[in-house]
Amino acid sequence: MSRAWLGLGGNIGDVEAAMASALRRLDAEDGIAVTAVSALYKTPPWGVTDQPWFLNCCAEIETSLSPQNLLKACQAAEHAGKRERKIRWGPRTIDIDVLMFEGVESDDKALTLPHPRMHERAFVLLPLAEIAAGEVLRGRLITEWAAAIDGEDVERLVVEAAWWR
Ligand code: GSY
Repeated sequence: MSRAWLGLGGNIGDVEAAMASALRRLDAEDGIAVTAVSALYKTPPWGVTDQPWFLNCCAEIETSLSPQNLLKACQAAEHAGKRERKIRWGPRTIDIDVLMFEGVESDDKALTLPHPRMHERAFVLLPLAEIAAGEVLRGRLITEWAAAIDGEDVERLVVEAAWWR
């Protein structure tokens, strides 16, 4: 079994429900167990900024799947959540990124690991720091990346620990 970390986000419709449903679906898959989920964060849009704010969270999983098969499972969970994404970096119902996969570095175009831009994004680092505090990315602890990023506009929402179950 390997540990891996996912980033989830969306800004169309009931995103909390879509993320909860995607996490439950992943947890029910053979070869995937969701072992920790961060709180929800309300975050300003990155990329195309003229769009609604996002809800984001991160999850830790344990998996016997390969990174590629984990990506496929995440894509299936996105489609089950009726993902709509018409514009690159534009609004979407739900997006699930594989951020890190224990022991794996890859520059495969379809799945670069660790995610090549995660260290620049407050909407990833702040939730991830809750559940991957001891993990190292590019020579720095996730908590150090999170402390160094401008997350002034990011709001951590008060939710129950088991909000997604
Ligand atoms: O890959 C992430 C999708 N996305 C997001 C997001 O999840 N959160 C925020 N705040 N901005 C974003 N821009 C894109 S693209």
